[in-house]
This record gives sequence, structure tokens and C-alpha cells, in this order.
Amino acid sequence: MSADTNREVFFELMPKVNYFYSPDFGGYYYGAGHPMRPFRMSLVHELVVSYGLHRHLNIYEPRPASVRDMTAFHADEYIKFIREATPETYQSPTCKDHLRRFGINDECPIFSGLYDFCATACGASIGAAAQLASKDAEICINFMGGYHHAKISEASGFCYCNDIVLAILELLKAYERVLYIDIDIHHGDGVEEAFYTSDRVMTLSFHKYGDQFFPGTGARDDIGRGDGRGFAVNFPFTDGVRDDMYLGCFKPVIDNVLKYFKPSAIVMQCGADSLANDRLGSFNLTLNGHGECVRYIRDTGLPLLVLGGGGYTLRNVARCWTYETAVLCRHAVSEEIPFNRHYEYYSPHYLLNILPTNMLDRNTAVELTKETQRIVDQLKRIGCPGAGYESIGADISKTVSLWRLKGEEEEDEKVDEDQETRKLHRKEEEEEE
Ligand code: V1D
Ligand code: CA
Repeated sequence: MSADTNREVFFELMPKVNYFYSPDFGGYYYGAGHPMRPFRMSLVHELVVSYGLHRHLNIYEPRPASVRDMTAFHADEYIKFIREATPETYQSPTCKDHLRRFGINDECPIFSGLYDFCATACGASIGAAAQLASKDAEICINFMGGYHHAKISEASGFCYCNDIVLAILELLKAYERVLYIDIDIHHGDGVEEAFYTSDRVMTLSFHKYGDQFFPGTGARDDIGRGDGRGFAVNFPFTDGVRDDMYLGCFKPVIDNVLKYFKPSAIVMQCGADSLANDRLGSFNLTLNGHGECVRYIRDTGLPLLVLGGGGYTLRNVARCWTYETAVLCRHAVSEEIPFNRHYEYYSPHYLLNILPTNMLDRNTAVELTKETQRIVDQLKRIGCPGAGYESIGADISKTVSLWRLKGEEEEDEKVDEDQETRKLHRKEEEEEE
């Protein structure tokens, strides 16, 4: 074989990986003391480039989503509101009550540039889905997206517009069945709710459940309704889960989802708040565990959209999503963090991996095995995929379910037993600012 033919074979075997990034994204600011810090995207991108990963992927600056794009899922009046709201209206005491209707509060404040922030995140996820649908890419990455809590007309949990639902709707134009996987520590309630009655989208969320942990949904017996019965899958964990136990659940669940659901494309939300030492989370995963989930999904060879999500210890978010970018473009990265503009964030050891803490693992092998078996039994019952599906290109608005009403009243913030540890993390974060 000539050198040229070798090159062609090499490029054919290597999946085309497209990475979406907007240099303005890191400049948005939710407000003082708010744990969601879009600045983390600047850290991620800087680390990706300093590792030289940009040479192994194609970088795209996204086109912002239009109002029309966003109202494929969201209510017209909600998008109009997000577009017109300003930090000044948010500050006015008379407006505050009115804003509550759309879920606006101190957790989801109106900040400067909010609409552009949403349009960028959604534009990137929709653009990425369109590339996958037209086979212009095999893997797309958008760490500016992953806002899984946003509802049709309501902001929730730091999320305003649900780029994930919009991306899935785009994929459904070309693919018969889409699998959504969510490894953020929080339940992916907005995506589950949107497709709760659909058998063309399976939503699978691994999350902390119990102790009134936000958002409080994602119980094991929430499995979908009507045509969608069995197509919502929830894996509840409790505090302290480590790599080995997590993967021991993740892998068999994925194997059985592939076997019984047979997805034609996958969307994966990679919230980094499931890592050890996250400022809001209480799992104990390292990059080996979190990254192995991504590798396992990459190895399915299915068209794949990888998204961001939560993640509140900024230096670890950058470590995690950089490592996962390397996994997706199949390029090994060194354990030593290369010098970059934000090098001081990685002090004192300047290494890539993160260590598990000595926190107690409250999950037991017996419980987790039972949970895995329950899910396998649920999957066995979903029936033969392909039977009775709407034809491709049919009116997909029908697949978005509207039946669920607004959830329970918000619970008071829990008093956390790890409060002291969290205070320490918070102090570290403040020092990072
Ligand atoms: F710790 C905080 C400090 C300031 C403001 C908010 C918080 C905070 C921590 N956890 N807020 C929460 C969660 N909300 C509640 C209750 C509702 N409140 C009245 C109390 O516990 C919200 C957590 C949102 C998590 C978002 C996400 O990580 O899942 C995400 N994924 O994609 C983007 C964000
Ligand atoms: Ca989750």
C-alpha cells in the first residue's frame, strides 16, 4: 500500500470530531456567589488548546439559535420574555413576582446578555445535531450546552433554554431512535419530561436521588407513560459512589439499552458535578470513571453528540472535559498539565487526574446490583423496536409531551452534613475568582 493510501485508510478509520466553541461564552456572569460560572468554558478551551487537541478536531464557532429554532420546544411567550428581560427588570421588586412565573429567581437570575448566552448554547447544540444528521461528523462536542433542567416555559436549576431537547428534535429528523444519557449528578428532568410519552427517545439518567437533592425527580419507578412507557430509565445513587461501582452499573445498563432499544444516535450530557470534590455534588468519581463512561459510549460507533452540564469546581471541570475531548479524538494526553494562561488553577500539583476523597460510600453493592437488574428487566419489556414507529420526517412535535404539570413546591435547601468541607471548597473557588 502506498503512503497516500495509508493516509486515506487512517483518516477513514478516525472518526471526524467537531468541537463547538464561542470565545465570548466565558464572559457571561450569573452574579456574585452564583455557583454556575460560564468562565469555566475559557478554562476548558485553554486547556484543550494547550494540550494541542485542536490539531485533532475541527473547531466551529456556532451560529446563534434563532427564535424560531428555540420555539421548536419552548413556548413563544417564554422566549419573548427571555429576549426582552434585563437585569434592571429583575432588580425591580414589582417585577419579581411576575418573573417567578417563568422560574426566574436567585438561582436563575436575569443577567446581562442572557438571551445571547442561551442562543449560543442552543445554536451550538442544534448545529452539532444537524452535522450528525447530515453525516458531516461522527462525533460532535459542545461543552457550552447540556442545560437539562429547562422546561417549555420555565427556567430551572441554572438552565433557561433546553439545548438538549432542541438537539434531539433535530436528530429525530434523520434518525429513528435517539438515546439520551445523562451522567450529571442531578436528574435530567427537563429532557425526560419532554420525551416522557415518546418511544423514539430513550432518556437514561444516573443521578443522586433522596435527601431532597435537586430536582427531586428521577425515581426508579418513573419509567415513561403511554407509548413512552419503559423508555425513561432512572438510576438513583446515594452519596459517595466511586469509579468501580459506578462503572459496574453504567456498563451493563448501556449494554442492555443497546440490545433492546437499538438507538441510531446518542446524545450524552457529561455534567462534571458527579466528580469527587465538586462544590455542589457528593459523588466520588475521578476522571478514570467519568472518562470511561464517555469512552464506552464512543466505542458504540454510533453518531454521538457530547454536551457539558453541571460542574462547580472549575479546575476539575476543565480537567474533565479536556480529558474527555482527548478520549473522543483518541489522542493520549500527558498527566502533567501544560503551561497555559490559567496555569495557576491547577496548583499545587499541576496534574490532570483528580483523586477520590475519603468520603463514605453510602451505596451498597447489593442495592446497586438490584437496581441494575431492575433496569434490565424494564428494558426487556419495551418490546420490539421499530414496530409502530412514526415514519422519519413525520410531525415530531407530537413526540414532545406536554402532559406533565409543574412539579412540587420547592423544598428548603438541605442542611448538609458535609457543610464544613463545602465551605472549604467554596473558599478555594473564591480564591480562584
Ligand atoms: F449552592 C448554591 C449557592 C447559590 C445558589 C444556588 C445554590 C444551589 C446549590 N444547589 N442550588 C442548588 C439546587 N437547588 C436546590 C433547591 C432549589 N432551591 C430553592 C434550593 O437545591 C440547584 C442545582 C442545579 C444543578 C444544575 C445542574 O448541575 O444540574 C446543571 N446541569 O446543566 C447545567 C446545570
Ligand atoms: Ca444525571
